[in-house]
Amino acid sequence: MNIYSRIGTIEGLLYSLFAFLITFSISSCTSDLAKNSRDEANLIPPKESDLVRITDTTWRDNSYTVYADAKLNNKYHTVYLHVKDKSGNPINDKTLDFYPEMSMGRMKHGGPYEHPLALGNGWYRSPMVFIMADIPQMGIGWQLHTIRSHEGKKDTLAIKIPVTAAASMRTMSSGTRDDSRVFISCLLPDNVKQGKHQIQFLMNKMDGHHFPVLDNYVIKLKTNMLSMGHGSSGNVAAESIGRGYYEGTVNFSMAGSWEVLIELWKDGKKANQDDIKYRVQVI
Ligand SMILES: [Cu+2]
Repeated sequence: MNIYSRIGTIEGLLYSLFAFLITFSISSCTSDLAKNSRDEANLIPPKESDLVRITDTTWRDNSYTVYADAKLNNKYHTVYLHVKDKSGNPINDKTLDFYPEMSMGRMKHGGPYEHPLALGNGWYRSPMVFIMADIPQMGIGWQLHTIRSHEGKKDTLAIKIPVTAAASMRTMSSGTRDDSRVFISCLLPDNVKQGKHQIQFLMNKMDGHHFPVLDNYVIKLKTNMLSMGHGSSGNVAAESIGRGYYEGTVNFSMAGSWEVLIELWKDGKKANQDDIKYRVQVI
């Protein structure tokens, strides 16, 4: 089942409106791909003061607090869960799992994510992509489904997590030749300094309720300075670095409003059917 084929229903209409609408304005965010490294050396608990607290709840005498790299928008985030018992002792549970799911009236869908890594001291971390913002009149919205095993039985706690519309769209979708609908998340902050920057993307296809990563593309990119109508030299196409991530170089040669236009190439041919661009404010 493809949720994007449900045009004709209110949900379908809202999907088209919210998932494809490109809104441009300015805010800031942080994305650090290195934080999601699965290297042993990277498996250390975060500093609580570096994170934004999203929500908390209590379940069976354990407290669950959700944190993230920033307030949650419809884009790529690093999400953290901190679990403690009622005395405040950290709960380290190797079997703990969680995943995001959005409930929209009678429909549900997920988004790209990785299974969480246990960081010690009761902390768990996972990158995830919220492919839409909450729609207030449609009920619950996004939840973090947290799975705990107890005496061989699995139980799920659904934690409501608010996801608001991103000021600058960072997760775009497009039809493709071979992989039907794909999601391309740009990890660049909304505001960057003038000059050359590494630019990272995460690419997932939508396969029913699953969002497998795509590693066999090249993401070609060019820039456009909006007020002056020129591009820049020194941009380097983003190549796969594994696990669905791509990395390239982008050059913003002046301060002002820019956009990064990308094309998805596979087997020497352009594969995206929709235009994909990301707005960046260069300061
Ligand atoms: Cu949705």
